[in-house]
Amino acid sequence: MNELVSVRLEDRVAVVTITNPPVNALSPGVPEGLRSSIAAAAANPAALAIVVIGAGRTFIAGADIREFGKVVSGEKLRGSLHPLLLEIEDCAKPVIMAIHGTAFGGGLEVAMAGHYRVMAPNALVGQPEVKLGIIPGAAGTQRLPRLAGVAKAVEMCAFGEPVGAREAHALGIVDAVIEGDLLAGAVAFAREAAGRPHPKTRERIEKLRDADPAIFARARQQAAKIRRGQTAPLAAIDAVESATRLSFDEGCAREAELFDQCLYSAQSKALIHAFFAERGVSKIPGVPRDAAVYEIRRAAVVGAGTMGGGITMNYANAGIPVIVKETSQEALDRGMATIHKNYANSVKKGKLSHAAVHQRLSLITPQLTYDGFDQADIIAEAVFEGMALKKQVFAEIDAVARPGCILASNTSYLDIDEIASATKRPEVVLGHHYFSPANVMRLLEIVRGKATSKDVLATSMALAKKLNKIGVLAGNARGFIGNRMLTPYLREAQFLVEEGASVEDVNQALYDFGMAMGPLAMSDLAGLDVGWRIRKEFRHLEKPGVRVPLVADRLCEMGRFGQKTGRGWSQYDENRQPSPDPETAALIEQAAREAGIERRSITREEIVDRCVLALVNEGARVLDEGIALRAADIDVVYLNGYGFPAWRGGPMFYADTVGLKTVLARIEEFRQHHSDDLWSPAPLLRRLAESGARFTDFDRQREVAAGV
Ligand code: T1G
Repeated sequence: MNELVSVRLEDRVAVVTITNPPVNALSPGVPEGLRSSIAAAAANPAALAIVVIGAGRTFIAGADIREFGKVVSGEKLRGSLHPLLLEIEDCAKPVIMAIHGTAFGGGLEVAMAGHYRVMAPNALVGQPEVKLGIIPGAAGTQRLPRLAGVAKAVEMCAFGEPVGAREAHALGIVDAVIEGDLLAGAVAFAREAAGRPHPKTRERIEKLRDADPAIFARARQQAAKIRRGQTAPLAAIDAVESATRLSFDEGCAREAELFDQCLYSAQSKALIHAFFAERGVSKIPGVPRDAAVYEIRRAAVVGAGTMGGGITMNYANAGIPVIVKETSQEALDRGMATIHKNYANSVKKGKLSHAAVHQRLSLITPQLTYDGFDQADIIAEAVFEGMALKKQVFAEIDAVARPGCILASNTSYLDIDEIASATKRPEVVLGHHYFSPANVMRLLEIVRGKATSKDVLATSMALAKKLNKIGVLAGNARGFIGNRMLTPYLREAQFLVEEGASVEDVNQALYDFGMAMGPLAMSDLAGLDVGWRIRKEFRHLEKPGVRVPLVADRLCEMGRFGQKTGRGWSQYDENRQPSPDPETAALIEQAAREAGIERRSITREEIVDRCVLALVNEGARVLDEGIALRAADIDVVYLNGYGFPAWRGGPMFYADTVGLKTVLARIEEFRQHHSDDLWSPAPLLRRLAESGARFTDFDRQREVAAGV
């Protein structure tokens, strides 16, 4: 018993309550409180059984991740838990774990040490440690297969996805699902259990016996595919496999060994950084978290193209009725057909039921007019990228929108202030920049114009969460955060092919670095015409004499827009599988010859450094200019919008791990070989490198200064 864990008697059952908001993490004091509370209950003759429950929104969400940075030994982290769980399991009175919210990580491990588990219908259980680059460290890999069976335990420990109450019950992870009041149900369950002999999870070996070795082979294959480059999923599979080969104690020792290896890995540091970075993005200086948030009950979208359709689906998926407007019946029909097709695919994959799709479609109203736009709380514009058209649309919606309605542009490059100038209410205008496919990608750049009000920003942040997106605040500079940094990244990828690397070399080197796909493959997927249109819009800003990539425009002039036309940097078959395109290769050689570029052989290391450090250098400028609030925000953008490998933590965190002095030296080298215009080091990068600091230190200082 202490201030974090209390115990009281209810109906002859000792109720142990954990109160450690917000998520009852196992911070220092919680394991100690659990130990003393359970010991007191065990010694109290008036108590027949013990119920453990969490106060507030959840059971236990796991170990306290904030403590990990301070941890110098895995033993210290596990040490307080593992023996406690044995004590709970050995308790003479039945211990019933009452789960609501999430029993994750150490939370599920505590729950599995109880003799019984009961669960609220909407609660979740899981071992998500792999998402932090570690594995369960308090015998989760040993107890879970004993309850859920080996196959499910492998899946849960290796991939980290949670399981709902019904499934957890069917699997044997929990003993009952309690409708209605969880505590009352748990106490009733406990009274009934009091008279019975109670099982210890660690002694239950029935489900371990017939483990098929193919389970592990399959899981390793799958991990190599969907968690490419990550070590923790493989360690988790090894640990569960050891449960089928070793005694419980030996299995725990093996788990501890693997846990320590993961805890000290660069990957876990990167993934933990990503966890907090994702949760930090909503902290905006000057915008209190409780700033007035308007309710978004109805939405309207202008444009039913690829982006407009995806945005419409986002609203419908969140249960918000949405009008989608197009200018011709043909375009509207095409847009709706794509929406129908996307939903049909979700049904085919088993992700959505027919009923759910029907319900979502019923929220969408396709039309050719602005009728009903005066009822919308937000209007999202997703028409073609071009200032003149955007301004025309904003003038039109300004004429129909009700006062206070938020007007959001999905522009990926254009000036929000200029767009806002087409309206009489710039304070409600901002960018909501989605990433393609908009109904899938989690990133949403929320672009602040100079007049955008704090309420509108706060509402947008809250809306992002409701739409199941991660909203990142960006300043109004060309390309905002993500696309502004992408420009030099793609520029270097193209320079490298002009200088002698093949398209395949460039794509492969960055894929092997961990990117979801190579830069030229990504351009082919997005459509080369997108960049072409933007380059034309900004051509007048190009500085004479500065090298520009030569080939992309020529490909576009030939009608080669990438995957959608079957040819781009690569050629694509009818299944969109790429193969080298000899004509593109010839075009590249010809362009290089014309420009007098001497072609040479280029190492994979140079390919990766030129592309990734171009991102980092531009990122440092974006940060210095305040376009991004934190380096961590840039990381969130790249992890969620551009396929940067999560286990490297994002480009800025990656630069920290390489060391900013090394990064600076490499950039100086590129500057010598190329030009000042392209490779002069960002002043912030130089300042940090020379003072021995990291981007992480910069973030902390800026947050302290801003008081967030
Ligand atoms: N430790 C410390 N802080 C945590 C935390 C944790 N485990 N989980 C959440 N928070 C903070 C979070 O930073 C945020 O803070 C606030 O709580 C609300 O979170 C021994 C080694 C529980 C499903 O990986 O999945 O157990 O920003 O915004 O959307 O084997 O948080 O408000 O200051 O995410 O309602 C395993 C991680 C640990 C669970 C809630 N456990 N957490 O989601 O709110 S390792 C996890 C989550 C372990 C053992 C091992 C989610 C959530 P702030 P939120 P949410």
